[in-house]
Amino acid sequence: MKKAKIIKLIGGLYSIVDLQTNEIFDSRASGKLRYVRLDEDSHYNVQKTHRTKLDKKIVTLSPKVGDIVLYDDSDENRPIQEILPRKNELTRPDVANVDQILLLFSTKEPNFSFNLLDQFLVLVEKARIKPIIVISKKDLLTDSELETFKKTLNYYEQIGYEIHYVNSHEKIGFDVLKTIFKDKVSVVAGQTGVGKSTLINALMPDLNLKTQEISDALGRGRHTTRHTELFFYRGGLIADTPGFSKLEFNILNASELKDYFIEFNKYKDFCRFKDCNHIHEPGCNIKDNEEILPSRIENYHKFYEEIDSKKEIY
Ligand SMILES: Nc1nc2c(ncn2[C@@H]2O[C@H](COP(=O)(O)OP(=O)(O)OP(=O)(O)O)[C@@H](O)[C@H]2O)c(=O)[nH]1
Ligand SMILES: [Mg+2]
Repeated sequence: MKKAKIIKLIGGLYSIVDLQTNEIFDSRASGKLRYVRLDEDSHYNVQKTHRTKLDKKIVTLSPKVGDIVLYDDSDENRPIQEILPRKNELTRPDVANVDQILLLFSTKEPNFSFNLLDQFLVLVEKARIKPIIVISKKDLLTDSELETFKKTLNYYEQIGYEIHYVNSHEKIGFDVLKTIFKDKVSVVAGQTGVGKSTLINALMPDLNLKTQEISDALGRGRHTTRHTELFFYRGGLIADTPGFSKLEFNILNASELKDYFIEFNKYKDFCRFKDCNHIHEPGCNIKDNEEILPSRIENYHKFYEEIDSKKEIY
């Protein structure tokens, strides 16, 4: 058995890179991997939805991009036999073992959305992955529009998030990106059309990833990038991922949501009730707090209600 990292998955066919020789092979998941009996302390035993209990059960396992696996090098098909414990994982995009995630948003086309940014931050905080907010297409705003935009987003920097502004066509803002990506496993994620593949192409022109005008993409109602793939870059790896139009909160409990609005932690000790959910409890120090960006509180309430009523966001 040898160790490898999965760098690509298309239609059940994996590309794996052997960690010792750096050779790249095609591979498939071994049949016996698909059904695994779990103990309570198995590393696969993560809660998939807030309604599942952690207990002994048989689950279907699929290796995903970023997984470190053991494969059988004596078999010419090099089947994946075992998935090693994951440091972290996401389901949208579907990757494991990453150091950081670049949340890419465009200023326009598609329009920036606070709601989507807050959804994304919640899921990434829950997965314990470091987010870096990157705003693309800064060239689509005038200087004064950009200034206003930056001022609004400044709140996220104040609460501790890193934000960078780029124009991938002219490679503006790329010096800092190159440093961010160095020696790290990074995922570029975001709505369809924000320019994920364009940004990665600008860093590595030889890749020639397929990109597409947003109007064409929306017209066809589909995404240009259809699979997740890791590319080698400056001692690290960068994943291009398919875009999405909505995220899912089904892995969250309403009562844990507040933990992932990171700035709430600073204020919560001053709520009258220790287990305050900041919805309509008397003496809440968050729901009307003027130091918190109003859209953060509004989105928190929206997400809370949606999770609580177990409906989907939107
Ligand atoms: N003006 C401007 N256009 C950009 C910039 N970055 C990307 N674009 C354009 O945005 C469109 C969509 O880019 P893609 O790279 O295909 O977007 P994507 O995020 O990979 O989309 P999916 O693969 O569908 O998720 C293309 O027409 C790009 O040329 C930018 O910084 N400025
Ligand atoms: Mg793409």
